[in-house]
Amino acid sequence: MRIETAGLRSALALAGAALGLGWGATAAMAGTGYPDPWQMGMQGTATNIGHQVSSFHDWLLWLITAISLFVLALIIAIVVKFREDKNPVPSRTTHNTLLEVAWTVVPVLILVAIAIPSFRVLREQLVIPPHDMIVKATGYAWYWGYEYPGEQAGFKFDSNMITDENLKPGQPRLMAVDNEMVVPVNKVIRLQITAADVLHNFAVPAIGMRLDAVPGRLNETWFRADREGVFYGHCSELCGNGHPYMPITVRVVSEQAYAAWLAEAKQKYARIDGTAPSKLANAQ
Ligand SMILES: [Cu+2]
Repeated sequence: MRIETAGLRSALALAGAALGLGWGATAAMAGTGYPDPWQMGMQGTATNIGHQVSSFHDWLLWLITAISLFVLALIIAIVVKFREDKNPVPSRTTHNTLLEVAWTVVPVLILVAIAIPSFRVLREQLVIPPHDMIVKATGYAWYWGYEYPGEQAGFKFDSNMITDENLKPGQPRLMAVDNEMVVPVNKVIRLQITAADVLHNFAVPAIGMRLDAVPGRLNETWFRADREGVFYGHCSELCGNGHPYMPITVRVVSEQAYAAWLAEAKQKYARIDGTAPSKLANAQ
């Protein structure tokens, strides 16, 4: 039995090292806003909900690692201890009340331990605090459209992926878009998500956000970015042959930069209400 214990210990050490490596790599790459080659673990996050999703993921990883190692240890113990040449006459034991209660109650407790943080994050995502502004994202086959309602804005625009031949240096392939969703840092953004044709899904990992875009239904969530940056996401519902080509780019900027962008966007983009006070709309 000594050899098995040593083997188990080194397997545990190896798993621990692998997890440590994953965490180290995640910390080092925090904030890129998109997946990196050889990345382990979650992307660096930019919102409180994102941090919670990330730590929930890490907690689950430890939990499933412990469960897997426990089951592996049981299997090894059974294979070694109850092998045929050691047990020529098999045991006829069929029931053990204590064991049966234990293997029912322990998994229930594990599920409760998973459910509590899970529902906490879900509640946080769906109970929207008083918001500073609204952005509505509509999924189309195959691009995203954004609306900035309200007196301060009142415009809408489409956001299409930049094709390979038009990519500028530094723009990630299949992720950069022509018109980005721009929001100010440290503001509560109420995000409304819907679709115009088929099911889509608005998902930005760094923001800890993933919500279905359903035709005829308005889904809502929110986020408050705690730092500036460019964060990429993708449609995450298989929606058709253009599915991999409808990325999401969220650019979080300072309040001043946002005001400048807003002034420019009001001139550049079409009005939601159909009136045409902007220069571009007049020119068309
Ligand atoms: Cu889609």
